[in-house]
Amino acid sequence: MRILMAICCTALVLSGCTAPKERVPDLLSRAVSEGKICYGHQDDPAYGHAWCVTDWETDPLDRSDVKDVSGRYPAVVGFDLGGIELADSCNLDGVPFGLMRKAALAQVARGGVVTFSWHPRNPLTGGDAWDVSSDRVVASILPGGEKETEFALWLQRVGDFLESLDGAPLIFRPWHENLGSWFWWGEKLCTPEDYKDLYRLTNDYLTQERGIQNIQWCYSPNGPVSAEDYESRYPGSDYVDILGTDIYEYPGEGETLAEAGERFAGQVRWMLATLQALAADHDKLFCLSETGFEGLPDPLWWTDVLYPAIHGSGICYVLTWRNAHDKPGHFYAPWEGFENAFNFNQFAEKEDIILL
Ligand code: BMA
Repeated sequence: MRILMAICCTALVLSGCTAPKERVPDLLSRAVSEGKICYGHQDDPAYGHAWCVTDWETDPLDRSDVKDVSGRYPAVVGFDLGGIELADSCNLDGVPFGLMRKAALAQVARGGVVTFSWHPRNPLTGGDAWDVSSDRVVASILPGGEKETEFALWLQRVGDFLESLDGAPLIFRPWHENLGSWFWWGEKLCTPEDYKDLYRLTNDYLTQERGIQNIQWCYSPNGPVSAEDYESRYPGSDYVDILGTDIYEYPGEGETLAEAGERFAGQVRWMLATLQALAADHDKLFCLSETGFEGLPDPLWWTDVLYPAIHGSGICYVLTWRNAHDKPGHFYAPWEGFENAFNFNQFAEKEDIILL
């Protein structure tokens, strides 16, 4: 048996396949089979609208804006690795990587799911992820590029962190929102081939060279986009396990909240239907990897906008972005005392929405 397993694992590595399906976090597989959707929140245990963990080593990390409001934890917690590439001790939003590790393990221990995005610095200019002043950055870190060696070290540091999670099943979602041009790996900043090479190189390094097999790889361009656009930079089915998309609601010029909500819900429904067809073709899970309406100005957003947009869609999870503790209007989930909390609870109590 052990020999058979060793042969299978070797075959997997040699064939370039990513993690086998058994590695899908239990909760996600269960959600999909029952037609349910896990609710997720970015940075949930690290800070909230008006609080921030200060001493993560002694703090039990049991506070959560979502739990303060609903009595339950989000089923999915998202974290961002931006800064790990420079060996910083905290990420770009001030979250210590030690806290992230401890909170991620606690989330998995309670049966939940963790997902990691990555907003790395710009390796060519020294700027941040949003520095789009050069369209040579991706080319510069690919094999033969002048920043190849430096980027290899960046990936090594990502690998060191992910490896320190003791084999816990996790989702990694690098190089996201790549069909916009606001990150240095965006559409106008690199060719489709260079983008795919970057995604594949990242995956090959972590799964094959480092042997990290507990990662579900999520590809998550910004949406809505056509199936053709979505696939134009798709790295390939051997490199991706979950098809994602990031779509936010923004109030349009002269639009009422109801109109903006309807437009956004329509975009989400349309994009998720597109993903459902692609996911069926590629035999993948799919999700709404990031969403939200900054500051939640719509009092009925959860039940009248988000829920009708995702109900019955087939996604395994939906994740709303962070509740910044240091930027008062920058929040995407309710917090204790916020008027929209009641509506969030109505959403959280739906039969097909999972919290923990
Ligand atoms: C953005 C904002 C920024 C943050 C970045 C990475 O959407 O929330 O404030 O630095 O995500 O988390």
